[in-house]
Amino acid sequence: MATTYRTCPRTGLQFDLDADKLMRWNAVAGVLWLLVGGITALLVILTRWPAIKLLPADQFYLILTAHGIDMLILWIIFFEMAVLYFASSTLLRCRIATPWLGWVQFWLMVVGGIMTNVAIFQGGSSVMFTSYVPMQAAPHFYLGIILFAVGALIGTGVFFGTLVVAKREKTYVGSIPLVTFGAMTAAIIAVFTILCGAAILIPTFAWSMGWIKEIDAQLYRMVWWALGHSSQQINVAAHVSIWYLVAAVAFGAKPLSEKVSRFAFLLYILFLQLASAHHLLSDPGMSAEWKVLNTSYFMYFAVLASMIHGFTVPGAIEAAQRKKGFNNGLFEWLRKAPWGNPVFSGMFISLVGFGFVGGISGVVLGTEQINMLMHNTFYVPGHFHATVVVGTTLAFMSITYLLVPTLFRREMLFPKLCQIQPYLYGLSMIVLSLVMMGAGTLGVSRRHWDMAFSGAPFQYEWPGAAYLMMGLTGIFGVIAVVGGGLWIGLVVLSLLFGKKLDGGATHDKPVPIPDQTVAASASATGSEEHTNVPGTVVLAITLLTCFVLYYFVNWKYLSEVWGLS
Ligand code: HEM
Ligand SMILES: [Cu+2]
Repeated sequence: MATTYRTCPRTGLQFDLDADKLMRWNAVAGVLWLLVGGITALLVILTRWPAIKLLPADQFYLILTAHGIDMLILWIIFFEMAVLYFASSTLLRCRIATPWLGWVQFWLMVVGGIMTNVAIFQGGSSVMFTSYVPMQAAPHFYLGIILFAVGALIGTGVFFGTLVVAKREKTYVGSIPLVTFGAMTAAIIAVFTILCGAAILIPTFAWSMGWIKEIDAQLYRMVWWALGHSSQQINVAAHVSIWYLVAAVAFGAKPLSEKVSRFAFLLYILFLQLASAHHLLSDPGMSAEWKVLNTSYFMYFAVLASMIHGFTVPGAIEAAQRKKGFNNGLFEWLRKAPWGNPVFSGMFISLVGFGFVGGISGVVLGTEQINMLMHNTFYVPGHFHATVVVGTTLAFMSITYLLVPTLFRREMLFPKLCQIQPYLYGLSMIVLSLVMMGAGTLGVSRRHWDMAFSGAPFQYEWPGAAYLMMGLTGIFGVIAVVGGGLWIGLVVLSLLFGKKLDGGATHDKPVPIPDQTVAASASATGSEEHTNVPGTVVLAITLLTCFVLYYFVNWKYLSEVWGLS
């Protein structure tokens, strides 16, 4: 079968037309699920806002289950499929392997996603996205997730197949670009994740069908988190790859040391499971030694990986900017960055928010002893909205501003609103995460419909600050919904009504990548020649200082909770 490649005249990126179509459909499916996730987010936030308390308890749990699944699984993984195809086929200028299997991936994920949502909205499956047993959902809740996961597994297969084709047909020289390498680590972790998912969800499905009598609750939690935690590492590997991609296309930046960056991606794979112990910190089945060893020692290898990327991405940008002459003082390179370009601003807010808010709170939450202060409180969703929303979701949003013109061949409408959107969404989400964490530190629980426990036989007096934090959660949550809705609106309207752009010349073979283009920067390999990056060093020291202070505050707080004298 003949393959047709199109070379985008604006970026030089080459798209195999089969891959082009698969990427577009997967990305659009992701956006539609984000819409459902966003509507449910609004309902969740309006219920947790004590002054409003919109939904009754049963509807709240139904909606919260839908929110978790539609956001963390459906939106993110559909978009990741597009990222995988882009990082393999487009960046390597290679035809996509077995496009028909790509469509099997797509339709399995569509059918699975709809099936699980039907189960949730029918009402008998409000088990939260963790679906801990012995809570039981309807069989099609599990079956939908299983079909979706099989689809995703096939998608990773197509990705690996494409890497093999590219190597065999020599569509690139030397080693694969860093962005493709990062996507490859994400795909390797995905295979592992999905197999662990199968190991737990298939028996659970059988249990909901009545074929198996019982599933052990502790075993379920352990194996489920082999899926649940690993899938977050897929997201991290994917969004970090996008940070590198944006640094390359917006600045022509190369990593400070490509070897170190690749090594950091490998750390995600190597220390994946050890870090996942942080989800079992208050479970009875494991010893304290095991918990402390995993979360107070091994966990740091995975943290180290993110810290390396968090240093080398801005470092690469600083080095590239300094080479262009932005050498004044510590931060001219950053002041003169293209803050009006949503591709860059979104990516940079994603990086800083992920590092400062998600990273620091993650280490604090993940430490056995101080975890006891905020275990299962509102702090937990506060932490992970800084990682999966500010980190992953915002990175995906920012790269879309590049993909709409090049992949969908449409000009973005309302450029001024596009400029504002990453700030509106990213900053409100950062504040939302912080106030959620504040409420959690004061003890407000997560997944609780009514913090006032009205009608309960006992009363609990919250400090006024807890209500204040939850009120702020409501306000900033609504602003964040507006920011997210704005992105969906901008993207959908631009796809429908944006000015059509020239798709570029087509060829039946890949053509050499034109110099000085986005494509050339995105698939370049190698490191930046040695440049000092003092500004980035100052940023890194600031991060460490914030971390140490906050860590100390939490230990101090712990010591006051448990008086020893
Ligand atoms: C404007 C956007 C959003 C708002 C206002 C929002 C708000 C919330 C709130 C308040 C909770 C906690 C509910 C509770 O524990 O009582 C929550 C849970 C959650 N959110 Fe979001 N969220 C948003 C976007 C997202 C996105 C983009 C993702 C994923 C990519 C996400 C993933 C989750 C997950 C996985 C849960 C946990 C559900 C559970 O406990 O089972 N959210 N969200
Ligand atoms: Cu985890």
